[in-house]
Amino acid sequence: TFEYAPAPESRAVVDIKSSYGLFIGGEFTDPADGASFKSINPANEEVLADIAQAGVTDVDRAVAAARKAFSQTWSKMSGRDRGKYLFRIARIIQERARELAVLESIDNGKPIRESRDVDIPLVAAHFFYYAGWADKLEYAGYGVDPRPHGVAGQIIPWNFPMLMLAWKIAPALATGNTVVLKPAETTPLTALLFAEICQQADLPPGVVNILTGAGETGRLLVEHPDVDKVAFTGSTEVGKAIARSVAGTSKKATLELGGKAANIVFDDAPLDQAVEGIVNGIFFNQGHVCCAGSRLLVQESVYDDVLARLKRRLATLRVGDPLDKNTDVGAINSAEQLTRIRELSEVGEAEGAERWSPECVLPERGFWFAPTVFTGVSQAHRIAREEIFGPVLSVLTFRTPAEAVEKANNTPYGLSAGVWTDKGSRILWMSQQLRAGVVWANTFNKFDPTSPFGGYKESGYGREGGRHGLGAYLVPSERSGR
Ligand code: TXE
Repeated sequence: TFEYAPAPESRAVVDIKSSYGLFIGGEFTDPADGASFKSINPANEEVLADIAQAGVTDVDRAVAAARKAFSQTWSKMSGRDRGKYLFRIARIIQERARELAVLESIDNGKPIRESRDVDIPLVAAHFFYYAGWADKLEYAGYGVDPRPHGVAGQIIPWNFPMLMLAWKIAPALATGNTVVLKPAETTPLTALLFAEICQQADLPPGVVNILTGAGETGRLLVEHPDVDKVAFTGSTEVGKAIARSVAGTSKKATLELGGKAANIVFDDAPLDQAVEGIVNGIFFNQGHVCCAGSRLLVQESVYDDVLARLKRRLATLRVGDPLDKNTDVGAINSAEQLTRIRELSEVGEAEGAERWSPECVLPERGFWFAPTVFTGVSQAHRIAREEIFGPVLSVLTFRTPAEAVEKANNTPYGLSAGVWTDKGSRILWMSQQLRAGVVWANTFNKFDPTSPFGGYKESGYGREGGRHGLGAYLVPSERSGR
């Protein structure tokens, strides 16, 4: 493991340019109409850089570059050679891990301990994992000769900017697709550093193209007639719009959308461990996590005990400077997201739930929200139904396992769930009953490149990660029988 220095020195290891262009055909270029927007440091509201805003001409150019690279280079290359590029990228990510982690924390607001120990190591792990698949696709379960779709248009959110990029780009490239990726408008910087990494790895021009811009750029990419495959992670609302848009075309789409996961604590659970899991479940990454354990379901008999332990633990959380390695909870990613969190929390109070936060002094500048717990929450409350996507926990209770299942499943979403119990048989039973793509047992928010991830219901469709994640980017061969 590396030792990371606190704020001032860490800041010095990254070189943030004053302005960035678009990455098309292996080069940085200016947008056709010269439009740009600002990337803001959410911890202090300072402008980090001027970012190019891709318009219709730029989307055309990027898709054309990806098409050319697909037909002339990438789809003709052997899996082994594609794998070599991916291994090379993975190694460069490891070499530049410190720079990537610091840049991610500056742009996103997440604690450096998380970007250093979770995000960036997982990014490298995904590239290593899918590099290994590139020459073994006949064993992936999609026939003896599965083929890539072609050009993939990929749109990612701001909560795990580099990790979402890895989830999208690594399997797409391993399977022989080329990519046009649009990072979220509030967190473009690590994707632009990744563009440099592609240059450093001598990746053939056009295999990866990065278009920065707001939702309109994403819409243009989704609607582009020469895009074969769309992969989206973001809000359910935009996900539905994308599903409607591709419905009348031959494009394939995978959607990873919102969640309202239940973290379920039974009375026989190891309670200290469960409390750590509750805290990790909702306060990790400021709760900007689609699979966050935002609904705590506690068995009534241990409710007082769990609440008392939880409040004691939350009083020790350190909220503040994302670049301080002692920080547990960083900044909210944007002013818009802060407004959403504030508004829904006010609704929670207005609907009669009881609001509690530990004492903490929030920095004056920047976007901040104290860790918050709502008790006395009923299933009808909006804070029990809607994704808040912030450090806000809604606590509900249950008496029997059947009631826990009913409450956990009583949501339009179905991305993840957590079960805390000492009984193995109950874990198995619960995991069969819960309508969630991931069920964690006596842990939460654990990720691994070998495991598939994705939702039921309004949490989207398709799976990313593991062997299953290859399927999103492959056309099964006719001999597959699947
Ligand atoms: O999401 P958007 P926002 C949820 C979370 C959050 C809410 C809103 O509840 O509070 O969504 O966040 C691009 N066509 N999640 O507004 O707009 C956009 O530029 C194509 C959960 O940030 O969905 C960005 O790159 N693309 C989620 C990406 O979509 C469009 C993570 C996500 O932004 C587009 C993020 C369009 N019409 C938010 N409009 C998760 N599943 O983890 C926007 N985009």
